[in-house]
Amino acid sequence: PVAEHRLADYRPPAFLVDTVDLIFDLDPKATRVRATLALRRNPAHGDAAAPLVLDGEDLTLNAVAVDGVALDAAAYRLGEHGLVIADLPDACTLDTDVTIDPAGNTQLSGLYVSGGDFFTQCEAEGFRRITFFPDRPDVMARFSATLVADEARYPVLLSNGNPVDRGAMPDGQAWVKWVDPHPKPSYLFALVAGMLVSVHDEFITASGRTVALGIYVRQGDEDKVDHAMVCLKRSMRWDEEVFGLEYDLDIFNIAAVGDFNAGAMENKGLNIFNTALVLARPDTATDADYLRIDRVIAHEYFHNWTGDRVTCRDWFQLSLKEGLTVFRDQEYGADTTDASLSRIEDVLRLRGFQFREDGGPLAHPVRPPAYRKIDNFYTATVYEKGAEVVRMIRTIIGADAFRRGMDIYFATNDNTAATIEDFVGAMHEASGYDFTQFMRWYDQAGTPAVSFAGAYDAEARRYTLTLRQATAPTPGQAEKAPFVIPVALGLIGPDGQDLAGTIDGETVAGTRVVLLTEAAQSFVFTDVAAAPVPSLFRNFSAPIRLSGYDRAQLAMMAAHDSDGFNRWEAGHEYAVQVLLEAIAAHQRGAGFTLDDGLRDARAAALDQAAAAPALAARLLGLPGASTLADRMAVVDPDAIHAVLTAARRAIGGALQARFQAIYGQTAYDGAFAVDPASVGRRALRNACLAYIMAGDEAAGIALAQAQIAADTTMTESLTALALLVDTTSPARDEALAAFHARFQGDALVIDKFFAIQAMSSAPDTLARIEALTRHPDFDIRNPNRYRSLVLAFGYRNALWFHDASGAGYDFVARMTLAADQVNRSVAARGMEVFADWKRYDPARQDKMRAALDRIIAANDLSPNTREMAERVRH
Ligand code: DPP
Ligand code: ZN
Repeated sequence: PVAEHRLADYRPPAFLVDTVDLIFDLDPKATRVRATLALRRNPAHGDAAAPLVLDGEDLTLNAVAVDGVALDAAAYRLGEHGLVIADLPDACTLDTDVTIDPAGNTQLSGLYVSGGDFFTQCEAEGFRRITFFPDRPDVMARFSATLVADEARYPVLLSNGNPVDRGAMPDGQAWVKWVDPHPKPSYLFALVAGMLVSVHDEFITASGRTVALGIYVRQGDEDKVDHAMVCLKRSMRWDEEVFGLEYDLDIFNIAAVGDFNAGAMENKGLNIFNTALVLARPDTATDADYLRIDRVIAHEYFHNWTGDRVTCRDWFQLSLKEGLTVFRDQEYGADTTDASLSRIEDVLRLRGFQFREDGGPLAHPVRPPAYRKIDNFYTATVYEKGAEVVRMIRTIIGADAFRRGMDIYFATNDNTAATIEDFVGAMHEASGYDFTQFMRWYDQAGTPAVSFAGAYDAEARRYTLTLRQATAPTPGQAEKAPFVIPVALGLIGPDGQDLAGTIDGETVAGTRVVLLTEAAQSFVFTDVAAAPVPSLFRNFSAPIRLSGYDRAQLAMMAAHDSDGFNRWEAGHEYAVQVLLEAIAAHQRGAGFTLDDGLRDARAAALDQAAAAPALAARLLGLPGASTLADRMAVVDPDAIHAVLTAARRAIGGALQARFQAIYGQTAYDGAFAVDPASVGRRALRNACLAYIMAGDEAAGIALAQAQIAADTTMTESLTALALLVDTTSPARDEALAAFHARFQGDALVIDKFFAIQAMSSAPDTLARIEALTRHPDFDIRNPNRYRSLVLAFGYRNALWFHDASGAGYDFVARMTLAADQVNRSVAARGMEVFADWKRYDPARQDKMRAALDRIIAANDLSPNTREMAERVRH
């Protein structure tokens, strides 16, 4: 069994590393790594005789020396987890010489080969797979790296910091030495070597320094990086303007790699990105891809300060950098696109992943108290809920104090490995606010349920709002204490306008913030002219579940709320309620009747199509299957699918002529831009096409085929293809074959080819995904391809994943076991799709439990997948 790490056991390292100098002799099968560490005992550790413990994994040790004297085997202990050397002086130099096998590194952690080139991924614990090192984030050292390689095959040699020297050797080898002047933890080390092409630009910082920007990709991809470069420069400017943070090196490089476990990595001065989050051309990437690339480029760039300059003391503090950096990329998205729409997308993501996580066996606090494999805690809770916690701090203390708090945070913690207390302490210093109770957001798991009741006294012109909070138990936490919940609210009058009201001596007509700190609490507003509808949690001011509105109130708010988020939210909640009722009716055997309000809201959205296409597209949509599942006591995937299909068909039928008209008006005009208006127009056109198809399949198929034939943008082609793939018409296979032929060799588009089939609702989907595992383009070693088939199916095909036969569960279980032999971190992720197994009917529960038991019973299961499977099974 793998030992559990506990936050409570934290102890400073026994030795610190001042400098580390690395020499890599790069060879795919046998790379030699020589490391020289300047070591110093750390008085904070407390035991002046403690041995030096260096982490190491899959390393072949050739030699080790202290202060230039080789150690014989009796002087050290080489174990499964690394190297232990006792009796060291208080300061010394350690030399190690190891050999590693990058080509055999299918885990894609440490140094590995992708497409014949070398890349690294060191977060969280990959550096120990490169050399022996105290591989923990509170050991911050100055790094140099000398890369030696065959010059013809590896003309590009990159690492962190600046290149300071280079040379050629007689045998066709060349070398470059990189020095990073900033101390950093080992997880931020990076190396790239290969036959890459690059695109360059520059950025002049606010103080006038020139930064050389480079994006490195494989030959043939250089025409797909313009967008990433624009995003990078926009991010650099935004961080200067909004947070006063300037880039701190002369070079900023990004390298793209096709085999990557995650999305991207913020290595100091050398970000490494999954190709899926860099490469974009209108004919190969969708608008969603463009927006995602923008946010991730920004996210990784923002880590330069929130992550690199100030890093985490230990991995329990992961949200210190991730929650804060997601908050920063969300703010960037809101500032540079449409603030309300951006917030809606972020909240949908939070609810879709984090609320689901928080409500099941994988629930854990934003700061988990224990873990077996930290790779399993790069979660929606640490990232997305962590961002909401930072947002609540800002809402409570106000934007000015928050910005001062950020300045204090950097001034106090620069070049150190910090804790969440350091961050919250800076916010306290800036505002004077006492965060003692607030800290529960970091240490208690679970999503609070908030309900409300209002009472209006016309004579006294007084409105009393009573709010209640309760949080259900989560694994290991039976009792929950009340959270501090900032409630941004307005009072809406009978005419739909915000009403003034006075509380705590302050009269406000628009949005104000009150703090719910007790289990139940009343807020009394005086001088209120009429009975209001309270518009609560404007702009989603806290990550809670709110209940209590009736349909009349929701319809009123959807039409009038002054808060853009809550206008959408009210219409969304209305649709959820109507559809849940239709699901209950379906389960009783009743037929589907289209609710007038549901239809009228879609008609009203079409009225806004010309003025606000992006918003109209968003308002046309229906709540997704997972949103409805989330609200059912016992999830019934067949009924959900039946009702969503019937609703789309009924709306498509009722408004067919209008959808056709707007579809005709939103045709591609030959220009391509990713501004909100253009993206909105394409989204609107695609939404119309989907409703046309739902209401009149023959008309829809003809338009979808024409849309593909027009070959305008991937946004239009892919939606049309996905709609065809949901049918059994002969047009489906024709279109798939043509799409495959057109994009053969473009790995990211072929990923889409797999994903849309994995997400299909067509009746033969299970047989077709089995066949896709034997497709010549399927490669279980490539994480993007694996995710686009197996995880797209498990996460985004509720209908067939939950097929009553259990075949969907069996498919994911088999694929997980196969993937676990190759890449444990990617395989472990797949367990999340089983997390809500107890929310289904007994027959499905039995089948999901059996699938989990099969995985757990595998003898050679990795510790990563075992931890996840056992937590889910619990
Ligand atoms: N630290 C990375 C990130 O930006 C994780 N791979 O989220
Ligand atoms: Zn991050």
